[in-house]
Amino acid sequence: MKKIVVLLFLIVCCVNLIYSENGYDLWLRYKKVDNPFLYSSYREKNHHVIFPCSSDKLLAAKNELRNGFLGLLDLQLTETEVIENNTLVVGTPKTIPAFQHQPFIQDINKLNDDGFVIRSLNFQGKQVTGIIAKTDIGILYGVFRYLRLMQMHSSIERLAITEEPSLKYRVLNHWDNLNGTIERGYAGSSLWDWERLPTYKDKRYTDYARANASIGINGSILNNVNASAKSLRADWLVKAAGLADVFRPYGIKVYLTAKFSAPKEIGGLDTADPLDPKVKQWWKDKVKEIYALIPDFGGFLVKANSEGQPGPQDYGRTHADGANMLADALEPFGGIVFWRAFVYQNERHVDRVVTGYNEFKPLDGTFRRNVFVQPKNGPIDFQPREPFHPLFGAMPNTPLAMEFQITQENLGHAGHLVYLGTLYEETLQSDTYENGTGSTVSRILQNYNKTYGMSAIAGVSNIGSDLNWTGHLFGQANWYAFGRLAWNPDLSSKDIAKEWVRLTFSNKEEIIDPILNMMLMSREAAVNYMMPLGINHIMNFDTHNGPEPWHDDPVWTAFDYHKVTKDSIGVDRTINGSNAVSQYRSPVKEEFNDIQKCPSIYLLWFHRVPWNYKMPSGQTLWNELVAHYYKGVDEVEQMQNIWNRLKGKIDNERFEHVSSLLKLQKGEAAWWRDACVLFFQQYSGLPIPEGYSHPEHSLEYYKQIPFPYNWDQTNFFEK
Ligand code: GCW
Repeated sequence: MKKIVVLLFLIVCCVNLIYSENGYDLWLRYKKVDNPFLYSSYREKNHHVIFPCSSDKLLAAKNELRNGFLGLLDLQLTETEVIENNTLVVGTPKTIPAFQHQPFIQDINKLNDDGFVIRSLNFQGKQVTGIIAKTDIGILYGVFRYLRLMQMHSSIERLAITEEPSLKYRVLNHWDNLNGTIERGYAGSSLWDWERLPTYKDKRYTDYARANASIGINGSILNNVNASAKSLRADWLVKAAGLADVFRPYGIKVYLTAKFSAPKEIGGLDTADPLDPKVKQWWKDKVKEIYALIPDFGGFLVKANSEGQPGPQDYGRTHADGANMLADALEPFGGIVFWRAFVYQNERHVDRVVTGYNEFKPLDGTFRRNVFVQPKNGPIDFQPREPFHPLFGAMPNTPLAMEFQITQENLGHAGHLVYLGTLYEETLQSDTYENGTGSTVSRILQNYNKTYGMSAIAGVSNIGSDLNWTGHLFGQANWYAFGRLAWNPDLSSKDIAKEWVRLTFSNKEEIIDPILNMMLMSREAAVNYMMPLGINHIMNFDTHNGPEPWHDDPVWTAFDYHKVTKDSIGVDRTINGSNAVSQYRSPVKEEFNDIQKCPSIYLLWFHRVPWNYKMPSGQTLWNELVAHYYKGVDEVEQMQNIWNRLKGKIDNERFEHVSSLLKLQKGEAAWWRDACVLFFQQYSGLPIPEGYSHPEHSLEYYKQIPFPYNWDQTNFFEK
């Protein structure tokens, strides 16, 4: 009899396997647990539930638990009032007052508001599992964590989990325009259906909120930093309020970008000068109007005096003057300002690497308590690899928010499989030496100085209306990794990738290991076939996809970034050059400054290097550069081989999706390699070393290849 049951179980599991999946369910698939032992032990432990609900957040949590039980365990959530062994007890000291007298209450009180514990405990004489938190949102996070344990086939015996996020504000930045397009978005159009909001609330908004809450994201900045003042008009604010209503039960606050010229554009004033009393009053009134509609509104994100956006400098004022004016308006309501440090002059032949630091460093300590200065991870602009932004480590008296990019603007859009967890980790674990050894970017974000108790991280979203949300299925992993690192910036990118593979594909080692391998090699592969050894910004000037190291016109030139000549390549940013190295603290500064010590991954970022320079490997620079380009393409081929061996082991729909994208990636990687090697060869005059196949076509041929059209270039449309 037992054998027959096991057999039937296995058949059901196989049937499950053949069902195609389109990726919509993300990492919340809740597929039936296909391990008979775990399946029955999970069912036993969850047979009865005590979960009193008195808020929308708790209801959202209970719904999630209900769905999770149904999917994972074929189990109806059954509530009880009488405590028995093997009951799951979920609540706060408020919803389950008996918790107040339990020994674990001390631990709960020590947690921050978003924290929770999951424990196996003896409660009122019974052996139960408790999901306990100080607040309702902590419960929601705890429930997602508990479900994840079962999704990942972990034991739920003897549980002793205590968790709280290390960063307070964990937000997505959507670069969504009001006309439905997304700047640098590659997964369809905006999720926000402005036309039918606020009355019609697409179910997708709830799924978006669930996905974010499941990884701890607690803020959504709805619109593009290249902002439209219209988003602050009364008729648009009610629409934002509609989204806020859907997100609220999931602990997600809505924020908006604030166009600095809004008082002029929609307020009828003749100035937007931040020191003008009329302007200050206009923002105060506007903020009041917003809070009347969205009582838990998060605040503003601002791009000012950068790439043509208006800002306080238009009136001879500083970034601090601008940020503080908005901060003063938001302060009475608990709102905050994210003020971006991505600023540079649109001028040729100026080293833009130094601008952000030069403009912001002198303002350290002059911002209001509710302002974050938000630099990108590196000092240029989301390149495949950059050293960390020198503002991290330079503004001890200002809370800094990190801006990572999740959308793959410069990493092959939604066509290339590039796992960004490794990129994020590389930046977060960089040591700034702000306060001696170990002052990593991560610690600075966590605000070890405790400046105003503020800490934040932002990710430029890769989410759109595509059925699988992110265009490339593996883009989901980057959204997931961002959220997990926002919760704890010291997690390892490898562990996160492993979690994601388990949740997205399978708990079987034969599936986890190969996919993990692909993911972990993918970012380095992209750096190799696009911009190795610290080269950067040689992509197509417009779409930012595809190689264009030859681009050179009056508006934009790639030559400022590679500075290639017959003798050398790279930018001299040492103390004898643009001196960007001096924006870092010792010993980072000396390390970057010294060509012998500079890590080769940043070599051409900081140094001009002769073609015949002997690299630590013993090869010349030219040979090594070529080797990187060829290696990158080989690595994509390896990824293809790994993936092909998974055929039949994962559902066909997702297999074919990834398989055809890998084919596209392979073609584009070879295009990058051949175009770049031939382009640089014109200058080095050196042969492609033996053993490497020669590019099939001439450089002229590669220059004629049209760049894949992409419709995010909406600067021409009304946003
Ligand atoms: O370099 C750029 C991107 C722009 C983007 C800008 C920014 C939103 O190409 O599309 O604008 O960065 O981060 O502000």
